[in-house]
Amino acid sequence: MNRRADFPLLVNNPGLHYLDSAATSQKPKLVLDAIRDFYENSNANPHRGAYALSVEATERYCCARERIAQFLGVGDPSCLVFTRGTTESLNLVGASWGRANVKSGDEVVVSAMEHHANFVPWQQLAAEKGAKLRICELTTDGRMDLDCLRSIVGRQTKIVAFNHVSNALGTINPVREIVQIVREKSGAILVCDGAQSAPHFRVNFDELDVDFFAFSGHKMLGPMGLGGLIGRRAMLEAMPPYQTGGDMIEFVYDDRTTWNVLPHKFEAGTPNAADAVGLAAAVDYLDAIGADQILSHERRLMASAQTRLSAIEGIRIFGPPPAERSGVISFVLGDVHPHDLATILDGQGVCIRAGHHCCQPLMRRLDVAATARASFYVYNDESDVEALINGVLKAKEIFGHVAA
Ligand code: 7TS
Repeated sequence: MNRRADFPLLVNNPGLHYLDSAATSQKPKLVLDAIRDFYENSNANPHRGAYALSVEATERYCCARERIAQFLGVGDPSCLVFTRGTTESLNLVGASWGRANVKSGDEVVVSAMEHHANFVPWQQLAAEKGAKLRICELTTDGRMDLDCLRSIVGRQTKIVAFNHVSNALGTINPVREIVQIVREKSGAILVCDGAQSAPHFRVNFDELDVDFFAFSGHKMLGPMGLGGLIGRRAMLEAMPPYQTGGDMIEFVYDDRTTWNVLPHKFEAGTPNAADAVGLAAAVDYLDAIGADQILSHERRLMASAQTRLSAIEGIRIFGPPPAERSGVISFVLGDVHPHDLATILDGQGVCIRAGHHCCQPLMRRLDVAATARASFYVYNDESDVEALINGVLKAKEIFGHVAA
């Protein structure tokens, strides 16, 4: 798979080894073209105009929703609400369902490997309502400890929020088992953070059997600023709006307002139609490659990086074995600070992430302040692994002996 030629930024920067797709992906030309085409040929405010151009903009926005819903296995496209991304989607569930349903004495469960976007909203909701935040601890190799989950979920649990794939470790969580445990022991809703799964393998919302699923378009070859929340129709219909304003209303009386139907009830204001069109083009591109191909390609590169990094003295790799991870590898090199490592790699044209990856609760449990993280996607190949290894060897040379 050599897709580099499809990505203008990579073509324009021939020496660049982009290994930070877990943060955001690069964009293929066809996505940029689709966005430009919308603005050049169809731009008008959707839902508002009686004239043909506005109808066309509305249709393109609607078709984009249908296409993205189909890609994510959502039978009913009205249950896909566009948001700014995963962060906004999770905040929406917290502010709307959470505020309406969680009360004093209830419990909210999250895992210890959550991104702050799927941790802080629940922590704050619990604090506001006098509820308790319970944390599902991890096994030593960075999986959710399902025995711990069993022991903390009960009738008092109102929400269980967990990621499909960890951004810091690459762990792929066993959604089916998690759902089964939670449903057996409680009436809690299940909120799945799919920011790191939707881009990398086949996600079918209807089969996942969770209540809400959040994702970000910019991590799956789409533009920044558009993602979504998928929810069960009955729940979305019963929830109060998240924001109020234009488009989300049915009737506005002097003293009260009634709400528009789904998905509009949760899409106040002018929608981000051009970026929805861009994301629809991105999922066309991903589908043309094939979900299985994408995951196996990333895993091959990540496993190769794992083998070669493991051979370097002083390297410590976090998370489960490669066969149980997505294309993410998190590591430290002795006592070299990951930021120093990333700076040296940058000098070699290698972009990796260094830091806590917005997972401070996880870093505390790993007993490190930060890790270095390389993440792979469709445009990477073995030359990127080679550059990563050479960069790490160079860092080792610069820092001399590294204490393990
Ligand atoms: N959840 C997970 C699992 C994520 O990886 C991220 C972003 C988010 C939520 C938030 O997504 P956003 O699009 O709303 O910002 N993760 C990362 C990362 O790993 N490095 O930079 C952003």
